[in-house]
Amino acid sequence: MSALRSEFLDWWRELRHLFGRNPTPQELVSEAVRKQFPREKMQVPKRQTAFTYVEGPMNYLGQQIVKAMEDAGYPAKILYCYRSPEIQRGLYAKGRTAAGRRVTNAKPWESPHQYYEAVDIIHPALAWRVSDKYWDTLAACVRIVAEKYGVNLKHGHDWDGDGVPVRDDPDEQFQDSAHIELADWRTVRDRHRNTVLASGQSRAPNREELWARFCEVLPKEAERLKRDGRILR
Ligand SMILES: [Ca+2]
Repeated sequence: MSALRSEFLDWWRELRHLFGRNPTPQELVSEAVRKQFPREKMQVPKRQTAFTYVEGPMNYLGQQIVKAMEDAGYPAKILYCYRSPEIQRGLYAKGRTAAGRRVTNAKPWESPHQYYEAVDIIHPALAWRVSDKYWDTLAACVRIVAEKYGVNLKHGHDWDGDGVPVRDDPDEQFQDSAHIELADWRTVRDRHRNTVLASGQSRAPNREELWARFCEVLPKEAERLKRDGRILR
């Protein structure tokens, strides 16, 4: 007798014992499924926690800015919210130990992107090769969204927010018109450095930390998302 047949007969006897009679075809199927997926019941609560809002507040605000740009007739997309420390290391090397011009002054763990605290918004097809008008419109959209949600945003098109873009502002340098960040991102960086990084773990903020930050920056939106069942914790 083959091992498979022997195994099947053992299972059959087990089922007959369980039901006290020959099982029906439906019972056979459901028992086969249960045998195939013994952990099914354990997987349910785990699957639900996966709905936690994991991107933090800046990705959410970035999406609102993209929508405002589209309303104004300009296509836009988020290029980056999170950027890994490894990618940041590569960018920092440009114009220093690697070829090309310098694109950032931030080393790994020094940019708000490592903490999900910034977005870079660009044109989906033209990327950065757009007119001043495009960036000026983006600046207006950033102001509208910041006001609507009651948050303090900084935009690399006009870092000091005096309405004079970097290109015309003698007090400013390093135009970075795609870049938008939460003004108080350094408090998040310092918190992360003093806890996670100081403990020797080289990891980005996790979903619980990002959700806590979301509630801190966008408390009303957090309540609404919870009410609408979009956050299951
Ligand atoms: Ca300015």
